Amino acid sequence: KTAIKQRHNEAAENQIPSQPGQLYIGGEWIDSESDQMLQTHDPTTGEVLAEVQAGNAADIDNAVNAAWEAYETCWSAYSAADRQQVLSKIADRIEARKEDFATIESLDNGKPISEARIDLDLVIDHFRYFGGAARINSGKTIPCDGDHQIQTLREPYGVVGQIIPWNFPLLMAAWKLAPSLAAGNAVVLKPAEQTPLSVLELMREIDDILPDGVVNVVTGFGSEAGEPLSRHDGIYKLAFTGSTEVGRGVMKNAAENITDVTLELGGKSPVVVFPDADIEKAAQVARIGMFHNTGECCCAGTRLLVHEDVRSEFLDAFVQEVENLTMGDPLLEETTLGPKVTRDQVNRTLDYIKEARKTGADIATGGDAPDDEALSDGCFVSPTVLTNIDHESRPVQEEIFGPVETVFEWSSYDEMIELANDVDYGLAAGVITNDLNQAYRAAEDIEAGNIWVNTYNEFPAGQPFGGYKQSGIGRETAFEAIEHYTQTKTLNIALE
Ligand code: TXE
Repeated sequence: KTAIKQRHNEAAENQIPSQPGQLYIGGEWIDSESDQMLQTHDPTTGEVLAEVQAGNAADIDNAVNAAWEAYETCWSAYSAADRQQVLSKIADRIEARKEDFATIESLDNGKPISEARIDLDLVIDHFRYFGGAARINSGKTIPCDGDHQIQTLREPYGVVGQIIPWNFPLLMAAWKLAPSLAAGNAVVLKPAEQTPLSVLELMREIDDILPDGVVNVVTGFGSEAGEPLSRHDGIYKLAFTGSTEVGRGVMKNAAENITDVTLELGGKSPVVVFPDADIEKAAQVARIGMFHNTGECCCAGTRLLVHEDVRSEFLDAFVQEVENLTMGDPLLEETTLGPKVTRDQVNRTLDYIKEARKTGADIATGGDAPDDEALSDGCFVSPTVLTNIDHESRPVQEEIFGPVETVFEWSSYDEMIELANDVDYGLAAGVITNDLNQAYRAAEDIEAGNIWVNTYNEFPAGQPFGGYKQSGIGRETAFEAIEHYTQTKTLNIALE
């Protein structure tokens, strides 16, 4: 325990400035109008990492005004090539300090450093991708009868609002900032209160690249800073990633001003194992699908649907994979499972496991917090596999968002599809088979926005990501994101 604390204190001293926490509005670092601070904790040690400003509605007002001023006086005059340069420079700066950012992410969120580096590679990739996308964002010429010319222009909204969660703090910021800047918007961004540090460090790093006010960051709680952002009539487009419950409220608020909205919400994604699958590979893919980022992934493959013929063999291989995970200090290279982000999140996960036990589920492995003194100050939950659990029960129907897998068995294809679709969510799914025809058929029949075949949790920048059903509206990343951050203006020109 002492060794972990020492390692974390040293890393925090190196990476987190002693005064990290002001708001970034109009290119200035300022205190909140609220006079309130919030604390962010290291989930591995339980210690306070930093205090940051708890922004409120007045700060959101200031940030929206600063964003409009930047948009009107400067940013809207930037050409697509200028914006590409800005985005490329941002990518270069992040790349040059990749290890610093990965360490901050690991300290603040608890994710293993090896996984934080994957996030950083994706962050860099997204800024580069959208730098290029800025150049190919264009309208259409539409054929019509008579001497008319119809054209569409893709124009930015002006100022957009973005609310992001704590599971991938910098990556979620990149998913939102990169396309909106590429499209020519100015931004007000609210990071999650649990993990504000990497985004603040990003703004310190790129302050000289961005014109003042083009990106404004207001840290704070959801109800005090997020809510006023979602209601603000100066925000012409809102993008939210978080829980379905809060997303529903954000959409209602957006409706008051007829603000366009994209929502990336929860999930309860199935991973289907066909009887012909290579069992070792299937177990690996399923393990990555469920336990990457400690299960704190909206698209986590939380419901494993295994064909009855291979169920027993698969379960043995899968439990072995899970038991081979190395839970521990996320700053260590060998760690593959870190703590959850907060104590609240631990309790929430353990409550779901308790409920599963009560309703008669069997625990194939895990089932509790680890019995390890060295980890006792951290927010750890042992990786858990539940079997014989009722598909209608809450732990199966609701998002646990922790390292908890549930396993089901199927015999007929139709039964499998029924199970796969028997949730309110529809974010992602995995299909594991060597028969591509089978894979296509399942991909067509499963109600989800993202289907991975023989792989899972891949997020290249050019791949649209988003949900069916209650998992959201719209798509993040890829060119679809540029479309969401622009509006169409149609020109009909009568020619002589
Ligand atoms: O999410 P919230 P929480 C799910 C996951 C998790 C559960 C609760 O199941 O266990 O949500 O997590 C801001 N108006 N996901 O409570 O509250 C908040 O400050 C405007 C899935 O952390 O949805 C943060 O910035 N904004 C998810 C962001 O919303 C509000 C990732 C997300 O927080 C607000 C995270 C309000 N009234 C949690 N209230 C995913 N899809 O990846 C809060 N916020």
